[in-house]
Amino acid sequence: MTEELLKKLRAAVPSAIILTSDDDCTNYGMDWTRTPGKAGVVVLPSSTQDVSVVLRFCNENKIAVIPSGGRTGLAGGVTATRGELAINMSRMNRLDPVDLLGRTVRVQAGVTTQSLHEHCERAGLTWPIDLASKGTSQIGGNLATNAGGVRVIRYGMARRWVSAIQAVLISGEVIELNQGLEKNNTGYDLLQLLIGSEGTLAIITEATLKLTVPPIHSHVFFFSLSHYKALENLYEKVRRGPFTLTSFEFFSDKCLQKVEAKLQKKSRLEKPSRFYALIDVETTSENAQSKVDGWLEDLMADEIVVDGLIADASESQKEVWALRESITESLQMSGAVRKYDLCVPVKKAADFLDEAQALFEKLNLPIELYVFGHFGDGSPHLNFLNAQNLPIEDFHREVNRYESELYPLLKAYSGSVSAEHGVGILKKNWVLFSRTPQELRLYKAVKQVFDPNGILNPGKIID
Ligand code: 2HG
Ligand code: ZN
Repeated sequence: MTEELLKKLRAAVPSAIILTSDDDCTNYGMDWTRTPGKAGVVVLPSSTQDVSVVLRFCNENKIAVIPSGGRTGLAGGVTATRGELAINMSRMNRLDPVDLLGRTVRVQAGVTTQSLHEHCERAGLTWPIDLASKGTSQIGGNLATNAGGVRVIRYGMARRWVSAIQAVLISGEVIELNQGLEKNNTGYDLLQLLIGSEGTLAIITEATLKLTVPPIHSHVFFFSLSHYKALENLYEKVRRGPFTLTSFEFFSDKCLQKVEAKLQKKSRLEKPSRFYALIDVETTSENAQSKVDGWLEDLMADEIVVDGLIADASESQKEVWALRESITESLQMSGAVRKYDLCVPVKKAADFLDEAQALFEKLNLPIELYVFGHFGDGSPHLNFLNAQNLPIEDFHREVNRYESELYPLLKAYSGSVSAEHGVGILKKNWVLFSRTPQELRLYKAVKQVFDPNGILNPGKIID
């Protein structure tokens, strides 16, 4: 941006903070994947009014804008590839009092997921979307990407838990969608259109979120298992268990080793194996415990799992959950990572994972594969590490060799190339694996209506 435009921008939004240092522009120009990007300038608005003025200014001057929150995304969804202006919502972090009767809360987009959880917990309620990145991720980003997380089996994705959105269009116009109503069958649902649109249509500034009651008694089971089919068998058993299922997560032994090294702590399972399942369930009645015990005895007799432990106390539950939630961070510590966020029909997940593993072994590549994720949603994460420190181009070439066989396999399983992380720039070339040409045509038409100059998060999802 020219000095003259910058001066005009400062004058137009005196209450915004404007950053221009190299460090800030780099820091705000990238997400957790560190896909190279750098913003031209970073603006931290203090209000919806500021956002409106900035967007109108950008539209009039044809300056491209990147919406930015906690930047914990994993698809390059907020990467500034062309020196765009990054508008970061962190200062807009107001939390209104919880509406106990309506079970909702109104918040600004820059509130972190964790501070929202803590706020609602004090009122005896919860926003049930739970993510490993909750300490940093922000509500605006959670909605813009329709975040998933570790409780999708029970509560679905972020879009189920919203009853109103305030957003700003690129023209600067502020729109209010759905007024917090529980029922509103009056035409197209623009609120739902904005959710998952990755900031390409408008910038979300506030939302009214739906809340629910937290679990009464929760039990966490942690099992070791020797193969993917055993995970599937275990899932069948869990589905018939005397409880309500909240999470069914899994990870490989290689993931556990990385996490143990990072946390400097060993898992308490006596008999390790190739895979681990972390299962979180809820019971409501006092006499549920004996039924759960009976179910566990039955499970052990069936020899589906190699070993197991049960965590009922909150501290030990957190300890087990830390093993799962620290995976992304511990892999990140080992240098370059390539990520695949896939979804297949859950009844085919074990077969798919067996084939994906066999493919990896057949190709015998000088890279390492780490498998983990949301087995209960049919949604594994495959991460590749550059364990042999190959020159970075060689690492990418090796991963690409795997990818070129993985994606056709995924297609044969009717899978998705992005289960929950979105498209951003990293999955853009593969959208047609999971969407039809007709859908893409409509995407482009919608984008044209919202952003005729193509300057709002340009190059994300579609070109
Ligand atoms: C998770 O499930 C996140 O922990 C991150 O979606 C997945 O790092 C990843 O690939
Ligand atoms: Zn995930």
